[in-house]
Amino acid sequence: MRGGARLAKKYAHSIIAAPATPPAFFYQEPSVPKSFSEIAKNHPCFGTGRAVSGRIHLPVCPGCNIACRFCERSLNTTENRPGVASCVLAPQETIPLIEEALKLSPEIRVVGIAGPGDTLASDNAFTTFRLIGQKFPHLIKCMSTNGLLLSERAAEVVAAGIDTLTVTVNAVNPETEARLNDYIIWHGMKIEGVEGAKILIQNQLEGIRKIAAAGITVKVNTVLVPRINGFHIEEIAEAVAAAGAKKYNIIPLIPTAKLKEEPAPTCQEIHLARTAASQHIELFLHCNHCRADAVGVPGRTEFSKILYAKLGVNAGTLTENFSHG
Ligand code: CLF
Ligand code: SF4
Repeated sequence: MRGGARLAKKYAHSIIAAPATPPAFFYQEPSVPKSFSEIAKNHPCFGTGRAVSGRIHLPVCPGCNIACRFCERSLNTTENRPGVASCVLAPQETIPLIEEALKLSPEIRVVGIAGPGDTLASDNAFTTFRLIGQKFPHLIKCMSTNGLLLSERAAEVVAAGIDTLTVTVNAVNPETEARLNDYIIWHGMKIEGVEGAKILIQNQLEGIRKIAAAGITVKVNTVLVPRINGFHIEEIAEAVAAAGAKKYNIIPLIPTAKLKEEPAPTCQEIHLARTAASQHIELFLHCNHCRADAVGVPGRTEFSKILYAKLGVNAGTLTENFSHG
């Protein structure tokens, strides 16, 4: 069994992060984050038009530390949505994958880590980004997190040389957040409902402030669940813009898991939410609900299956549920 598949099997039912892979290098000077203009030009999720450049997502983060009610993590090759990957890789396994991906899709400008678990719940994302900084310094390093640990790990995000950070903020009001998230696991404690939501929101906003102050471009994603946070989008946009976020992306709910009975937003509801948010922050409008192992130009090309077949991972057999960030 390959390393990735072994990890997948071992942590398939765990909400706690897998142990970190020990860093295989010594101290490295942090790089200066790439400028907003360079990012707007080369990053498929930070520009204004449809994507022309590509990204490769690296599924190196196997566990999550919160419990979103709409989340159904899975390892499979068939679904196209966040929280899904075909396997979990060890940081060292990503280097040959990127080399191969760049041959298949030379438009790739961004290496993103977005799960399938939370990127701050282990050290795997940091280890991977440092390796990428050494091997592929021209690529934009993009990380996505639920933000629970962002405030306390902000200095590590900066030290890992990350250029763009996305934080998923689904509410800035704890009562609303508690309807979207059952609990958090924080410093070994399970904290449910509104109390957990308060801690999550505080850490997200504090973390965004620290990361933006360090010169890293921050985007916020919000999963739009019309009957729960539809009325609240403008407040979220205003709060995250005040904290320093530069872009805002409204992701329509895919009704799954405990929110499978909630209706997905209509075009009208998405339009109203975008109009409200756009009074406070620039919007990203071309999100593709990417998988945690997506490869190519979002909405145009997808090389994930070819790439993983080359790796020899029998991804179709890995169907256990999984945590992701
Ligand atoms: Fe990936 Fe996300 Fe970085 Fe983009 S995706 S980690 S910011 S490189 Fe982009 Fe995909 Fe939407 Fe994410 S289209 S799901 S917003
Ligand atoms: Fe929420 Fe993402 Fe964790 Fe799922 S994996 S519970 S969507 S933060």
